[in-house]
Order: sequence, then structure tokens, then C-alpha cells
Amino acid sequence: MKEIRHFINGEYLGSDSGRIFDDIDPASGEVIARVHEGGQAEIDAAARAARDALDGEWGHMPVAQRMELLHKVADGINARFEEFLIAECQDTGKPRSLASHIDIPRGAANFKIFADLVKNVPTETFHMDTPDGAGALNYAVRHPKGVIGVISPWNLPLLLMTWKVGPALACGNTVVVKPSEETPQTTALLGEVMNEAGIPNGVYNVVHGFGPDSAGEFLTRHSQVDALTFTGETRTGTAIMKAAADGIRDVSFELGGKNPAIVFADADMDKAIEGTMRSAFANCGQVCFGTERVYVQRPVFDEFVARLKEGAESLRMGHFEDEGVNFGPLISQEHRDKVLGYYRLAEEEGATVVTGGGVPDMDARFGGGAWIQPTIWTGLDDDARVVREEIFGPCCHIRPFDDEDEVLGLANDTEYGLAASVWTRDLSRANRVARRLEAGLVWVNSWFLRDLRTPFGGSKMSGIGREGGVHGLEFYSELTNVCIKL
Ligand code: NAD
Ligand code: 6OD
Repeated sequence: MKEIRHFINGEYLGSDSGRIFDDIDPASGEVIARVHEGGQAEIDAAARAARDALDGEWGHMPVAQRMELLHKVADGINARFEEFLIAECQDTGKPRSLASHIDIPRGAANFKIFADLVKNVPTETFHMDTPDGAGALNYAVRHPKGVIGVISPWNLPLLLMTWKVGPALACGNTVVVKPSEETPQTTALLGEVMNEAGIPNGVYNVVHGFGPDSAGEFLTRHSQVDALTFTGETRTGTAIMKAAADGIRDVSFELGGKNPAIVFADADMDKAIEGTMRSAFANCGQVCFGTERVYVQRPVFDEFVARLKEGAESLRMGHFEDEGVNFGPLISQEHRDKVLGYYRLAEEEGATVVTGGGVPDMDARFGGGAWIQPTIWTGLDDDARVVREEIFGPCCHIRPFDDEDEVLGLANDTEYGLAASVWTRDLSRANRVARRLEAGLVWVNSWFLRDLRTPFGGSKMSGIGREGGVHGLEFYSELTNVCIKL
């Protein structure tokens, strides 16, 4: 049985407490690995290593050399692509096609893109007039913020962790990562790549464990951690923000969503169906900016519902290695219980179940797996809990609308503000609607089309701050303004 240890100061270490937990294959329910659970001692050691690395070689390394090392990390992930792929698919159950097109290549790209960006970002300068006529020159200097605590979720484990670690290291920080307890493998494997690439000890540290009263909470409370970046549930974000208040530490949060898709009658229907299929069902619906509310203009409502149903029923469930599979299990039995609770609630709230609504029949090898049917509902009231609360499963509710103002009111009537997609051939309308949507990301005639140089994040309860491109630099670095009297 595989054993997964912490990665601290360049070494794989067990826990002082000897506490171990299971890493479960969500497709079968079998134990894949045994994981060391970190406590205060491991977080102390990791934070100390990260602080020492800042004061040592890494902190004094010329920028060009740092960037060269980050390119080597990306190359190292690509060189071990298959190993990362299998580890990610085992931990999450996601289809190989998804991990090989998105998770692993993006995991590598996150190091190159941010290294190149930091190398090329200009410095702000202002010349100012002074009474003596000689003037003064102002310029801003960027410094790393220090030790960054990174807390990541299970849905896109390598991608979402490196999306934070890439820019953090590019800006010269060091990190202590607490990956999700559900998906420890790729974060652990990345330690080997860091060593192979020649990243100095203590720059990248990993402590495994849970959230409350475990490695996650201890990391958020540690006095040597200068800032916290977190992706996960809004409720967890609240707890982390309270912890960060001690020491007035900065936070960057990517949280939950209840994202709308708006389909106008003039949309290219094939593309709208294909895009909504992906946004509702890809990764078994476990994508933060996935669609759970679909608004379709009345003239095409019936056609849209019928075609999305047909699409959902044609998804092929199975093991990530099986030919043609494009739909995996949910992450865990616990999460399936939560999603099935919403499936039952939808019926209690009066939904028409267009398709799905339960658990599929799977063959014996998947007996203990967290399988669930892709599900579509219609007919719910706008204040139904199923329409208002994030479910994070492969499901959506479809509702008809008549005009632009009405649909904007419906789409914005949520406490979340992460993402939306708009389907129409009328680009003036697309622009008008996109600008009035209360969301950090709006896709027009597309979904999950991501350029890493663009700002990413949510408004309202979906997050604080923007990462991506130069926007991440604001979080991952401190600015000093130097004013020279000439
Ligand atoms: P989660 O909040 O339960 O856990 C995320 C991480 O936080 C895990 O590593 C967990 O161990 C840790 N954690 C939990 N409680 C903690 C605490 N009190 N202190 C410190 N750490 C703690 O989220 P999840 O179940 O892993 O992921 C699903 C959620 O994440 C969904 O709500 C989804 O919308 C959200 N998400 C958002 C984005 C985004 O970019 N906005 C991306 C992916 C997932
Ligand atoms: O693509 C990204 O950069 C990103 N942060 C994706 C988030 C997906 C959430 O599930």
C-alpha cells in the first residue's frame, strides 16, 4: 500500500503523532493509499523551513535564475505526465480525457506562465514636480510577501494548487501547502519534481491533514504565515478569514458559486447545448464555475430541455481507464449523500425530474463508488433551495424567460457572484448583458475558456480578490514606493 508523507524542507517525513488516514478511490470505495496526518508539529516545521528558505538561497536568487528553475518544474511535471495523470484520476475518479487535457497540462503551465509574467512585468514610475524645480522620481519595487499558506480543494487538485503555488514562487515567496484530504497524491508527487528541478529546500512544503483542529486550521493560525490563499467552500472561507484577522494577514479567496447560463433564442443551439452539457456535467458537476441554473428564452425552451436531456443520457460512466468514458463518480460517499439530499429536496420542492435524480446501476467493481446520475430539473420556484444553494454535483435546473431585463434580475438574484455564460449571436446584447451580470467571469458563447493572464475570482460570497495575470501579483507581492529627490 502506498504511503503518503509530508514534504518539509525537501524531505518526505512522517507525522510525530503517528496519525494516519485513508485515501479512498471514489470509483470503487477502496483504499488507495495511507496518508500521514499533520498536526501543529508538522505545520511548525514546514513554516520554519519556509521562513529559512526566504532568508537563504531562494530569497537572494536573481530573478532570471528563479524563473529558470520554475520552467524546470513545469518540464518536470510534463516529463512525469503519466504518473501525475494516474495519481489525479485515482484520487478523483475523473476521466483520463479530462485530466490529460486540463488538469495536468495546466498544472505544468501554471509555473511557466507566471514565471514569464513576473520577468516581464513593468515597474511603475512617476516623475513629480517640486518647488525648487529639480523634481523627484518615484518608482515602485516589488518584494515577496513572505510565507504563503495555500489551502486547496479536491475538484481540480493539481491545477488549483499550482495556480496559487506558481505565482507565489514566481514572486519569490515560499509556500506551505495543505491539499485536500481527499486528494493528496499529486501535491505530494510535486515535491519530487521540486527536488529534481533544483528548487532549494524549504521553498515548497506540504503538510497533509484535515481542516478544523488539524493541519488546515493550524496553518491558518500560524504566526509565521504572512498571507493565506484558499480555494474551497464559502463557509470554510469564513473560518479562515477569522483566523487571518490575528496578525492582520491578507487573504485571497476563490469560493463557491451558483452560476447561471443564459440562452437566448438566437443562440447557435448546437453550441449552447454542447457548452451547457460541459458546464453542468464535466468533472461530475464539481467545477466551481459550473452551471447549476439555466435560463432559456421561451421560444427555444422545449427544444433546449429535450436536447440537454438527450445529451445527459448519452454520457458514458465508468472507470477513468475505460474507453470512451466521459463521466466519473463524485469525490466521496459523504459528498454523494449531500448531492442526493438535494435530489430528494428538488422533488419535495415540486421539481419535474427531466432525467436522472438518483444512483445508477453500476457493475460489481464499482460497488463502493460514489456514482450518481446526471440530473436535470424544471418547474422549481425561484426561491426553491435547489435553485439558490450550491450543490456541486452534476445537475441543473432549467427555467424559461421572456426578455433581457427579466433574465438579468433572475441571474443576479443570488448571494454568489462567480461566473456566468451567455449564449447569443447578437454581440451587442452579449456585451450589454455581460456588463450587467454580477459575476467575476462571464463567458459569451463558451465556457471554461481560460487565458491565465486574465483576472480570475468572484464577487459577493464567491470570493475576495483576483488571481491570474498581473492581478495575482497584487496579492503575492508587497510594493515599496521609493521617492528620490533629484
Ligand atoms: P472545503 O472548503 O471543504 O475544503 C477546501 C480545503 O480547505 C481542504 O483542503 C480542507 O481540508 C480545508 N479546510 C476545511 N476547513 C478548514 C478550516 N477550518 N481551516 C483551514 N482549512 C480548512 O472545499 P472542498 O469541499 O474541498 O471543495 C468544494 C468547494 O470548493 C465548493 O464550494 C466549490 O465551489 C469550491 N471551489 C471554488 C473554486 C473557485 O475557484 N471559486 C474552485 C474549486 C472549488
Ligand atoms: O482555471 C482556473 O484558473 C481556475 N482557477 C479554475 C477553477 C476551477 C474551479 O473549480
